[in-house]
Amino acid sequence: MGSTESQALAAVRDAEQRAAAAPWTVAAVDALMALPLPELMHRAQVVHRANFDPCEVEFATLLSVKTGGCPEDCSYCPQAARYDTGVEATKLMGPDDVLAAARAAKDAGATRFCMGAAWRAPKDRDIEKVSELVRGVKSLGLETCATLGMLEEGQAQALADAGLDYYNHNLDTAPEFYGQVIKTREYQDRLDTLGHVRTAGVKVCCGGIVGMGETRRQRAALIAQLANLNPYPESVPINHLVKVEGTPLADQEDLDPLEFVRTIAVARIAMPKARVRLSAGRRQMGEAVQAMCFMAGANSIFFGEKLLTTDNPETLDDVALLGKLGMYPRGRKPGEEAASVATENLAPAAAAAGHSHGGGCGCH
Ligand code: SAM
Ligand code: DTB
Ligand code: SF4
Repeated sequence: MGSTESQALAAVRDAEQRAAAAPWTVAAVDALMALPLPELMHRAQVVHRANFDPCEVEFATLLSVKTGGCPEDCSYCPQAARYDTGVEATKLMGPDDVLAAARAAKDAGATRFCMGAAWRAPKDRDIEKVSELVRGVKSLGLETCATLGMLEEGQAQALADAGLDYYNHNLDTAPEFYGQVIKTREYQDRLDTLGHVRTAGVKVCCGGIVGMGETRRQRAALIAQLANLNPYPESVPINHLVKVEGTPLADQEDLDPLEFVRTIAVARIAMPKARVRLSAGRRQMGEAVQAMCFMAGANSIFFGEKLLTTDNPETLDDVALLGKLGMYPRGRKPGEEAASVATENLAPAAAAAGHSHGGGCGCH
């Protein structure tokens, strides 16, 4: 074994021991962030390869089951009623429409289906209705995820009983920056909800947003917070701010894309076994930055043409990008039997996107 490789493996062991034993300090995460980019990318890739197939990407599809009209003041969010963003408030969707969307997502290749609701906190009667949605989506053979705002302990348990696999609730940013973004709920409220989700035995999906005007150290502090959750989240969505007209962050200055890539790499190193999701903001990012994020250890994306209220990349463009990179959707390693999804659904899409090569990717 060459010395570079053994040094890299030692770095992996070091990272794993830290994750298992000692909390991450902000200074340690910040030091990783400041590494020369080739060194940081190498470390992230070594950690990624030790824990995952680096060519595999999870497809999760989002559906906004209850849109807009939210009483909270999250400065980034198009669904807050107080901002004039043109998003119309809707009622909670019924099971027929949700299941039709879930079936379509599954047919397109998604393995996880995430239902989002623009609530500060659901009422118990909302939980009953969402539990029915969870049971239906699960019966299709999809992993289920929901993001409904703050939960009480009993509500988390009810969702667990309905078969919910993941609950998404983000810390969003560093504790020090949080008050500049959201004033209607505390950081501790978010930690409390995450605790209830864990206690109920539902897996945690928790990440944040980058590009809201925070400093690099504050990005490091967000990653340290996430990595120090005990255990750290199974799923970590890293969103790039989508600037929406009418929200207070609409005119936020652009973040250097390489800072976003660094944040992904550091998340990978600090949470070696988590699914790190390259989440909102891909449409604005372009292919090269997305590719760098995959190389930095991102291994999940939202797949489908809408996020909650804003646009995601076109499905055909995603299929074409993965094809160009020689990457494939989770459960569909080229040459192996498809795990649970009809592979042929993606082949026409790839062809229509002008994606045709020898079949080394998972799209054929
Ligand atoms: N209302 C629930 C809550 O806030 O917990 C669930 C839905 S909320 C829209 C889920 C997450 O979406 C937020 O925590 C935030 O991280 C992300 N998000 C919302 N608007 C965004 C934007 N404009 N850009 C990037 N991420 C955004
Ligand atoms: C997450 O971290 N990002 C998703 C999901 N969890 C719910 C939401 C992104 C929303 C982007 C803005 C919108 O489409 O409204
Ligand atoms: Fe409401 Fe969630 Fe948007 Fe905040 S992020 S305004 S809680 S929908």
